[in-house]
Amino acid sequence: MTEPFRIAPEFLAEHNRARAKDLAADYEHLGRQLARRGLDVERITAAVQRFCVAIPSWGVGTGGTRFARFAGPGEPRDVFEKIADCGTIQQLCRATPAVSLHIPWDEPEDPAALRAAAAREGLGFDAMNSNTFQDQPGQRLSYKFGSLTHTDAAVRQQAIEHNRHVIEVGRRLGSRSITVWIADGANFPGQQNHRDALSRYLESLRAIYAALPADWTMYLEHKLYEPAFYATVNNDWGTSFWCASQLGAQCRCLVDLGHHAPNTNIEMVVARLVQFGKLGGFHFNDSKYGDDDLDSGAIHPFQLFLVFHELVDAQARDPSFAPAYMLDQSHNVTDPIESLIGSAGEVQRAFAQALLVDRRALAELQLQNDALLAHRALKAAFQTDVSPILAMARVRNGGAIDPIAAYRQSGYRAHKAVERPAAEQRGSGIV
Ligand SMILES: [Mn+2]
Repeated sequence: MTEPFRIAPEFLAEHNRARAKDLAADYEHLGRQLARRGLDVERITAAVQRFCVAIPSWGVGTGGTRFARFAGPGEPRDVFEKIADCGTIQQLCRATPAVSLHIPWDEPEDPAALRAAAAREGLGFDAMNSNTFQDQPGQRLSYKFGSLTHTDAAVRQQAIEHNRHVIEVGRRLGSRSITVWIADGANFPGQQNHRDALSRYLESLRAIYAALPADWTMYLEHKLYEPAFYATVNNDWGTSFWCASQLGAQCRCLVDLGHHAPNTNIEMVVARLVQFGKLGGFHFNDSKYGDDDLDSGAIHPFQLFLVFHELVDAQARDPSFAPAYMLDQSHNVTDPIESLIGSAGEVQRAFAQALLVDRRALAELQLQNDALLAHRALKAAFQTDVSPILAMARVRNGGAIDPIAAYRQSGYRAHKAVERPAAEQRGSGIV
């Protein structure tokens, strides 16, 4: 068998050489503009160079809707091919050095071999994800009516054991966290006792929490609705916060941007969780109507910026503040690699823009109740085109000045279409 295609370093170097002069000019111009505002472009670029967002393993496959899935050419057929695609994303954008796995979709026969394959791509493992929202072949008990909150203790125990297994797999891969999201809930008023279901949830979480290694974090991911359409057990940030508080210091809340009611002020949810010491991390995506899992920044870039405004503020107050950032998207009409490269860039963009906020001036304007100028202080940061900073950060980290153009010109997807003839795909979903 011939070696799988990889983008050659020489190809990348040539791509950057052809664009270096224009980038230098744009970067210098932006640097002068920022200097007039009292900002050091080099400090911003250095911070962007250190910024990372994890890639979900399921994101490199084409997603789907509840109506259909239209497979793309050269999709990864197993976890090793997913790692290869994640390695290519990291090679080009240099902001995505970790992969988040989903068990059992990515169940490794040999965790050590998988860990070594990831290391060869320059990748580590971010949060592990358990799956008790679907039944697996040969599974003894069904999750049709719930998992960690099921009325039958035997089903709950099976779901607890699965989560413990995921922790064990993650431990062998070098991961340091697990994200628990459950689909449990009700489709009809009267179907479940809301209080008892939440009590069972907490009891099950305690059993998982007890198996956490000392240096691990458990993230609770709330979601308003879907697949349960009347009530979800962990339905909002308040419920998630209460559960995380009950469990202890190693449990924190994860905010998936799509898991809220339309028009929810998500940046305020973020501010509250930060203030209460329980913000654990993010699943970035974007949406128009529900949990649409569109590409980050595609619909509401200002909201993404406002979220990062809170995060940068939190970091300014506490330098040890370091939530886990991950993309969680479903790519139905694009090449998933291009969407993930683009989305990593949009998240970086929001972070870089938030670094431009003149926080001292903003605080003063807030004290003076100058609503208009306070708002304009945020807008000045949001409306700055930081693209040259993002490109410079990428190239200094060894990536591509224009990663999507480089990816297209490399012919990576066409090579994979030949190397990876279509196969039955086991799992590609979105959580
Ligand atoms: Mn999610």
